[in-house]
Amino acid sequence: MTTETKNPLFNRRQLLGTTAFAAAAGAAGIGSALTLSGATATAAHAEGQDHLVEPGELDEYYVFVSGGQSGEVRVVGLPSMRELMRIPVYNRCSATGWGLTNESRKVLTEGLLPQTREFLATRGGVYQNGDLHHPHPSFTDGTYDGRYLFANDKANTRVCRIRLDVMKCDKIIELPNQHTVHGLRVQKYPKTGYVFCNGEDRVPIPNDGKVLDDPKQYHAVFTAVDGETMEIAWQIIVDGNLDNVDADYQGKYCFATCYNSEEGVNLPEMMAKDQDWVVVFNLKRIEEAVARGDFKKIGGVPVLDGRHGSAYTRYIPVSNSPHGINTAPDGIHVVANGKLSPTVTVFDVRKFDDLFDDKIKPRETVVAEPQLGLGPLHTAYDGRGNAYTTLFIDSQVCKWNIEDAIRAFKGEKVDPIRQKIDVQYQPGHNHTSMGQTKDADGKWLISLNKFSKDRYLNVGPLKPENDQLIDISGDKMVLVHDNPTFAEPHDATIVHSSKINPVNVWNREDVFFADAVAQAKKDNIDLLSDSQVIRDGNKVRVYMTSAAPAFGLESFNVRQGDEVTVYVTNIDDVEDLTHGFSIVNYGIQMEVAPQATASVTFTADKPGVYWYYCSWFCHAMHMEMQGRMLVEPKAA
Ligand code: CUK
Ligand code: CUA
Repeated sequence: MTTETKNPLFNRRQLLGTTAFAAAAGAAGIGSALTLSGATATAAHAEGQDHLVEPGELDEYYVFVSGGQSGEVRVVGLPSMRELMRIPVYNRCSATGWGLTNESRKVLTEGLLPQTREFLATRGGVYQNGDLHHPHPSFTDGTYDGRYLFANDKANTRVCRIRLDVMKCDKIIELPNQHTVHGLRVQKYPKTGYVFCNGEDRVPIPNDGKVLDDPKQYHAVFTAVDGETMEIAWQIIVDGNLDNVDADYQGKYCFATCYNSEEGVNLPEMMAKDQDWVVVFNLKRIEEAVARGDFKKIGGVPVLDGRHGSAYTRYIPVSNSPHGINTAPDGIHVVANGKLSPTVTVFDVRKFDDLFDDKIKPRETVVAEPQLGLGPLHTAYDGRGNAYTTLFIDSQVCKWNIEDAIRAFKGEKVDPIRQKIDVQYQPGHNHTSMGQTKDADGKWLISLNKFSKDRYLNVGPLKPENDQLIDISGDKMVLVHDNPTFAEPHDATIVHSSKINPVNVWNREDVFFADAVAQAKKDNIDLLSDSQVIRDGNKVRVYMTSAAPAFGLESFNVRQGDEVTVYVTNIDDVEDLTHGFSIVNYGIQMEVAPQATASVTFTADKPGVYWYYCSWFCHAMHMEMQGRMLVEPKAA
């Protein structure tokens, strides 16, 4: 902080101070906008759609909620807001054995770059953490197709894919040349297609220590991953730090908000200018360049130059440090959220053709810029022409009308703001039912609030987040439910249940455990009937079935120092009859769902008697579902 000449940090503190904001709000006339107070909201409760899902009834929607720095994805039912499942991804999971089993470790390691694999060799081979912000399902023709869900890892620069048929992560890749992935969205048309990944931090490329404190040589990279193969399609270097991203409904463009156009390395430097920008990527031009070889191969992938003056990008100035960017279901409008500015900027994607042909100036793609309130972060849509923007600092959601905002921008006297509702407190993302697709149905909105403060029983200094359910089906937004969540939902997608069709029982042909099946075949083992120990030098493969309430082996013997792999196959063909396999005092645990094979490899370095037991309650005799691993000491 020694480089400061003036002190923009101080100015920003002032800006973030309540007094300054109250004054700004007053000046903007925001204070007079329609606001439901807490008391009114409670009184209005009865007006809302019925969000109670009676015992035995099913929810209408799946919500895929990011677990933030917990590294997982959560599946929630809406409107009940009941948590249905957790899908471990970048975290380790004691219940499922994610991070322990061979099947999960393959997913966690096979997409790592060679240098990372080397780095992790003395650290257990896998990263222990991740920061998952943006879970987005795959599209076909502008709406969800139920195949996959993709999500970023801001902490360790990875992208994952979750199979929605089994709700398991099947691929994780690390992005080369990039330092963090923040914003992530997918191609909506004709299908996914590309997974767009924003590189946030700027670093030297390659980042090998030759360049250190010379920010002029740092770069941010935008990556397009092929969602089918989970390989890098291309990367493109940009100016500024990339924040959030979204795509159009035509398959021609995607666009990212950028902060730090100053390319500074500390807060005062990053805040110095009044304007940053939205960068628009021309997918066709980029694809043509990749096809004709107009790129550099860096880190094994094609890297294009998309900095100012490039044919592949256009930079549209917006106010300083925009955050979320959201395409409306009308397929035309895109909203960039001002964050430090009380405005959002509305673009018309139809103007991007002319922008790239240099027929119009960047700002001529802007069709509205309504002032909504303080700290606009993210915008959702109801499919009826209205937008819902979270106001982080005001702790409100602002409902406004897109067409009215466009008319006001043209100079007509019209107020686009329809209503503001208080949320508790400090909302980040918000989401509407099917609102990120062309099938937005305008029934529900959830506001993912960063602070819950006094809304729940006190659980100590660390408080839950607060996800609130708001009925948007009528003219007025009505708050109907509070739902506490653990660290930390950033983003979510609300998918109609008709779009997702998970299986009840694994298919024996599934590739998820194909390695185990292949090894069993080599060992002449039928996983569905054989329980047997195969010794192969100091490698021991223990095959056993599990059928309630017994494992196929009552005991097995190994020698101290053996590398042991246990393969457990759940031969029960019954819905919801999951077994587990845990070895006491050996740190081993895995989930074995119906018709699955799960495997785990460890060194039997402690001699003695170790009971293994079934860890998922499966039967009246579940406690008795156990056996012994007998580890013969080396000397014997
Ligand atoms: S970000 Cu967290 S509130 Cu990572 Cu989408 Cu905006
Ligand atoms: Cu098998 Cu519990």
